[in-house]
Amino acid sequence: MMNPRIEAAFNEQIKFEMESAHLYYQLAGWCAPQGFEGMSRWLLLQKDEELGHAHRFFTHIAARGGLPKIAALAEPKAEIKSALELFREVYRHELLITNRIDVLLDLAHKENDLAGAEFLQWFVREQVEEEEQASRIVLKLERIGPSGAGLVMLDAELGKRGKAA
Ligand code: OFO
Repeated sequence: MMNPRIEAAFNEQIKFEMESAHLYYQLAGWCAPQGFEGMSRWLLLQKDEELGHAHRFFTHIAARGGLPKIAALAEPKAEIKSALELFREVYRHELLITNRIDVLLDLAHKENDLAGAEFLQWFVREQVEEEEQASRIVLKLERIGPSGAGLVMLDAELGKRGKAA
């Protein structure tokens, strides 16, 4: 039997994770016509990861006898002016998600939901990685500035994501 407050909060997190996927899908759509195929690939893989995160919550809720719920999603931001603005948006979004995970963990402890707290540990670690990845890309883009050659090189680097070395 799942604690109803935890069930509701975890269901809300399914929506947050799917909104992450929605946002990254949209941002990938901005990259491709700009010639940033590598960034587009990076974002599409991130979109798939986010759907995986949503599914983790889905299976956890269902395994505990709860009802996973799929909510309507907010329309993601599509008006972007630069790759730097785009990855700042990604980083800002990941900070929001980290905050959400912290709130969920706090709730699990308050509700004495040990299974829920244990389940969330994976996300605590994952968010360290998510923030690191996004912040490093922002840092590189800030260093590169508007240089065309630097952007082409970074785009190529990001396009290697998910490919064997
Ligand atoms: Fe689900 O980690 Fe990004 O948002």
